Amino acid sequence: MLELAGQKVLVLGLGLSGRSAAAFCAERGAAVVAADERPPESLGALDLPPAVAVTCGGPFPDPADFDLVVPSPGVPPARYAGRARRAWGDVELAARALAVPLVAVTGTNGKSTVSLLLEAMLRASGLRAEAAGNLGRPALGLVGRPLDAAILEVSSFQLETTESFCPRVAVILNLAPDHLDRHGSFEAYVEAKARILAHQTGADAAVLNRDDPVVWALRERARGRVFGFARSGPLARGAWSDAGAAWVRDEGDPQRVPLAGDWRGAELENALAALTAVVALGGDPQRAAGALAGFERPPHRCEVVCRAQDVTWVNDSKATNVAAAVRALEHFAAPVIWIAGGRDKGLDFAPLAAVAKGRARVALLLGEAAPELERALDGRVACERTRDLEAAVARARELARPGDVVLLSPACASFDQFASFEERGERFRSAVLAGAPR
Ligand code: UMA
Repeated sequence: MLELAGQKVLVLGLGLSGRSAAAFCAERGAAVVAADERPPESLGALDLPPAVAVTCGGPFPDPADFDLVVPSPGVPPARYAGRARRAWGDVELAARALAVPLVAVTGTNGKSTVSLLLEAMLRASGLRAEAAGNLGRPALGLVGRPLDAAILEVSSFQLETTESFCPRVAVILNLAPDHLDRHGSFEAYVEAKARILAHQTGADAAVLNRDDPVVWALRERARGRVFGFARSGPLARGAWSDAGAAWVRDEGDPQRVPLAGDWRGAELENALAALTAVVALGGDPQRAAGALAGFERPPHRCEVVCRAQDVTWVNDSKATNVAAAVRALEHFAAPVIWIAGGRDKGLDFAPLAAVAKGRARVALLLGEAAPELERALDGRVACERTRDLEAAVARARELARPGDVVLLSPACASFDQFASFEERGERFRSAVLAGAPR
């Protein structure tokens, strides 16, 4: 499956993914060159095996000179396609090296939450399970771990560099425009996501959102069993909700599964998707659901930072696309002071206008996309431009009235002003807490 000894390997990019790939290939006897276009001083300590030859701050070596190219997710295919003999990303490498069943989770929004929920559910079922991938822990970190099942959160970028990736269970949560600056069109983005199903066999399973027409249409491409999940049922196979509980069915009669905790809207979809994946893997949904009550949601996703003077401050920095910001706005009944903007990814902002109208009292806009956002909101929401995130928080504090929600849900990438969505979220949290009464 994976013979790297003596192979000439070129790793493109030395972020989280590239570092893990360079070390992995070198430890298996490959002759590794690892390249990054940033200068060495901006990369920090790389902590790589001495056998890895590192080249930074200049153009990438010619991929044609290597047996295998391992591109980082952030490196566009145009940089190596046509020259590389073979291009495998870290997910392809990890899948080849892991001997346990894989559950892969993709979709536009909710991937990390569902992957972590699945990890908690499988553990509650008595399995040794760990999640990795796009959520920030490189997939190769799972190789060599004592596991019964591995959960991989996979992005469209990572799926582009798979060749034989065959998860036992493939989950597609939802599909809305994202990363169009990279993929060129929504259709191309959907094709990249659909690669999660491409190498499955009759022995595998696909878990698909019945309520999302684009996702549900992909059932035609599934080669194994198809499980659905939906806000209301019934379904022939899968999970749905009814009267505050979940119902799940594989074969035969559905069984009722209590949903402990507050699971509504997109969060309910996430819980149902994870339960369905457990069932598709052959697990016990009753035991798995035991993980719901104590589940700690990952940060930066509609995370309540604080409540002060009856104003709720919410950090949704991970809303890096339009669909995610729409979901966040829909979530709040209270008047919202909405902070948005950042780097546009080629998305259509128009859907934001309808949902923000009547919910957002004011939109505080920042970053490169501010003018485009203001045009798209088309006078339906009062807009103000702000210099930066700290200025937006200060202005929100002036405007907020008791009962309001101040929501950072940018609908844009962070890279015009921050290193990552995490940094943006941390900066928001710090600015909010710095001004909160003690
Ligand atoms: N680089 C170049 N030339 C290029 C592009 C990048 O030299 O043309 C170099 C950069 O200088 C940098 C390195 O490549 O040093 C960065 O590589 P990367 O952008 O792939 O980032 P990693 O640190 O390896 O993180 C990647 C994922 N990043 C992206 O997909 C952009 C992380 O997902 C993931 O957590 C990590 O691997 C571990 O698997 C982040 C992300 O933004 C969270 N994902 C997107 C999303 O969720 O929407 C898809």
